[in-house]
This record gives sequence, C-alpha cells and structure tokens, in this order.
Amino acid sequence: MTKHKLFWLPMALVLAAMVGCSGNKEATSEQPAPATSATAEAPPTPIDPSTVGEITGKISFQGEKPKPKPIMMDQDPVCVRAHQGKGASFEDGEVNANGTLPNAFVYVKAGAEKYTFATPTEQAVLDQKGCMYIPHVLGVLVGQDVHIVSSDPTTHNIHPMPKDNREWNESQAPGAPPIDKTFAREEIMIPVKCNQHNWMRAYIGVMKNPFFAVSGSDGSFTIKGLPPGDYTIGAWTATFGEQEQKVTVGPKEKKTVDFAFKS
Ligand SMILES: [Cu+2]
Repeated sequence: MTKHKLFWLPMALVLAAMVGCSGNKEATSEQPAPATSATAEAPPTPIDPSTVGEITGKISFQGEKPKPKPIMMDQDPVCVRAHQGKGASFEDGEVNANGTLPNAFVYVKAGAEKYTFATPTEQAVLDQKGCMYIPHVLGVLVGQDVHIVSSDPTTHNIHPMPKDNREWNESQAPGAPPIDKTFAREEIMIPVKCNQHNWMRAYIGVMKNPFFAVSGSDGSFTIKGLPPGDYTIGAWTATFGEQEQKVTVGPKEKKTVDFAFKS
C-alpha cells in the first residue's frame, strides 16, 4: 500500500499543476492554434483503464416518418452517373427503417473538462463519393488531422462554415492530392458544404474529449472508455434539434441513455 501511495504522490502533483494551469489553457484556446501546438499542451491525464465504463443508447424518432427527399444532381452528369438507377436522397431528416435516427452526434458535453487528451495521430477521413460526403457526420479532436479525399471524377470545393474556427474553402479536382486541415477550437457542429454542388453537406464535431459517437443505421451508439463520473450527454441532430441528459457512470458501469426526437 505504502509503495502504491508513493507512486501516486508525484502523479497527484502533476495533476494539481495541470488544474492550476487550466486558466491559461482557456486563454490560449482563444487563438487559432497551429497544428503543432498539440506538442506544447499539458500531458494527457492518466485514466485507469480498469475503472472505465461505457454509455450505449438508441436515438428514436417519434411520429410519422418523413419521406426521403430526393437530390436532383442534374447539373453534374458525373454525380448523376454515380447514382444511376437508384438516385440519392438527403441524409438530413432521414429516419432509419426501424424508426430510429442515423447521424446523431452523441457526445460528452460536460463532465470531462478535468481531463486532457493527446491529439490523435490517426487521421479522420472525409471522402467525397457520388457527390456526397462520407461520412455525413464526423467527430474529431481539436488539432486532429482531417484528411479530405475525393473518389469522384469531378471537381469539388470543400467549404466548412464554422462559427468559432477559421473559415476556408478549397477546390479539389479529380486526382488532386488530399487536403489536410485541423480545427483549433471546440465546435458543435461545423457545417461543410461544396461550392460546386449545393446539395452536399457534412457536419464536423470538434471536441476536446474523445467521448463521442455517431448513431448508425440502427440508431444505436456506444461511447467507450469513460472514467467514472457525472456527465451531461448531448445528442445533436441536423434537423430535429439537440437534446441533453445527465448521467452518472460508476466504475466499470455500462449505462443506457436513450434519446427520442420528434419532427
Ligand atoms: Cu462537390
């Protein structure tokens, strides 16, 4: 036991120092930080993996299921050809066959502020395929590389429209190299449009913690690796608004948090 305590003492001091610095951290986040700033940040807070829990749930939709809205891609034959025979429909407002919602961004909105996380080295890929963004909803961490590629033989123009980050737009011709970008500030959500094809839409959630998930074609989501604690869980949708719920996750506990939206 004594040995154990001695080991944790320096760790506690590090944690205390980090808490003491949190006032400064807020100030630096006001500046759009360069991608390399991650290395200068406080080291990640240790999280004991043997105590973490998880949250799972379903995003249901109550009421009459809206009809899919078809997308008219006539202005670009390349896009039309990509959906030959099937057509394409808008993902915003889409309801799954089982009466649930896909593309809800479910995230820890409050409760994880005391933790710092390393910027992931893996890229978050945003593809343009059939003149649609894939995925439609994407979560990344502040400073994480968003790797934008195109699978289409037509020119796209990627245009994120943030409120708290820097706005930009860049064209990507067929065969052009990928575009790599980072977002310096937390923001839920950044809409992304294409200046060439006005129906194209994606949403990027920029997070300070890695506790987020996007509901799938069965409406379910899972947020793993949560340290025990009290959290506010947000569920964002493009069409039906945002909801939140409070939840307490105990050590190793698996909690269920369901959300229900209406039109
Ligand atoms: Cu486009």
